[in-house]
Amino acid sequence: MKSGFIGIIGRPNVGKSTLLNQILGEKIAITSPKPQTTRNRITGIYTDLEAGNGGVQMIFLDTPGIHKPRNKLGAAINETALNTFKGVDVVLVMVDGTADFGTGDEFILSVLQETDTPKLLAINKTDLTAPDHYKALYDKYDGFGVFDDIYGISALDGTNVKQLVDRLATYMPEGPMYYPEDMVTDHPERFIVSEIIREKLLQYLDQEVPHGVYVEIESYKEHENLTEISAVIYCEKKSHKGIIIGKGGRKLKGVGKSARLAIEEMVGTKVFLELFVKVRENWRDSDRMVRNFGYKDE
Ligand SMILES: Nc1nc2c(ncn2[C@@H]2O[C@H](COP(=O)(O)OP(=O)(O)OP(=O)(O)O)[C@@H](O)[C@H]2O)c(=O)[nH]1
Ligand SMILES: [Mg+2]
Repeated sequence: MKSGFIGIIGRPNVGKSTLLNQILGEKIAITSPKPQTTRNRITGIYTDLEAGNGGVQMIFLDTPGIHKPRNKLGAAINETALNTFKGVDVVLVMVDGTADFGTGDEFILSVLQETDTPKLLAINKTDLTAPDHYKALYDKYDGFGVFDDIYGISALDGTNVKQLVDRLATYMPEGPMYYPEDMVTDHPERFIVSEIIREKLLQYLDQEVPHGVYVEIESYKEHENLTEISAVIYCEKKSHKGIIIGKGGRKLKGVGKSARLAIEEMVGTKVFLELFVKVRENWRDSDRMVRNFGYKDE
C-alpha cells in the first residue's frame, strides 16, 4: 500500500479548506468568505483501498492562510502553516485564480524555494476566473520553475479535483495504513463542534468581532438520542460581547440555532446547545492565552 502526507498551503481565503472538504466528500473544515478562518492544522484522511490495487491512504493537512501577522495569534497560526512544509511528501500550494499575484504570493514562493519537497500548484476558483486572467497567472507561475505541475480547479464545484488527487497519489511512498478505512479526520468531535460554532460566528458577525473569538466546549454529554453541549464564546472586548449577544439576545440565538442544526447533522442525534459569552481582553495579543487556547504549534 502507498501512504503519505500532503500539506495544503496558501494565502488566506484561497479555498484550502473548501478543497479539503471536496476531496473527502464530507465537511470537516470550516470555511467562510472572511480571511483567516482556519487557525489549526486540520487533518483530513482520504483512503481508497482499490487505487492501484494495493490501495492508497493520503493524509491531507489543511493549514491556516499564510499572512503578515498583526498579533500573537496571527504569528502562531502562520507558524503552524509554515511548519507544515516539513515532513510532508508533497506540498500543494493553492492560489485564488480571480486574484492578482502580489507580495504575499512572493513571500510564499520564497519559502517554497528553500524546500526540495515536490510541489504542485492549484489555481482555484476557475468557475469565477476569466480565461485571460487564468492564462496570465498560469504563465507567471510556470515561469518560476518551482512547481512540478499546475492544475486549474474549482474546489467549490469539484472541477478537476479528481485529476489533482490522482496526481497527488503518485507522490505517495510505500507505507502503512495510518488510520482505519472509515476515518476522515483525527480531530475529536468536540473540536469540530467548537469550529462549527466559530463558523456561524464568522457568518453572523462583521469586521473584527468574529476574528477575536475563541470557542471552548465546557461540557459534552452524549445520551442515546441527545447530545448536550455547553460552550463558552470568548471575545476580546466588552463591546464585542454586546454585539455577539445582540438586541434581546437575538444574534446569539441565531448563531446557536444554525450551529445546533449543523451539529445535529454531524452527530446524528438531537442536540441541546447552550452558549455563554465571556470577555478575555485582547487575548490575541497575549502569548499565554494564545498558547492556552492551543494555537501554538508545539
Ligand atoms: N466560486 C468559488 N468560491 C470558492 C472556491 N473555493 C473556495 N471558495 C470560497 O472562498 C471562500 C474561502 O474559502 P475557504 O475554503 O474558507 O478558504 P481558506 O483558504 O481555507 O481560507 P483560510 O482558512 O482563511 O486560510 C469561501 O467563501 C468559499 O466558499 C471555488 O472554487 N469557487
Ligand atoms: Mg481554511
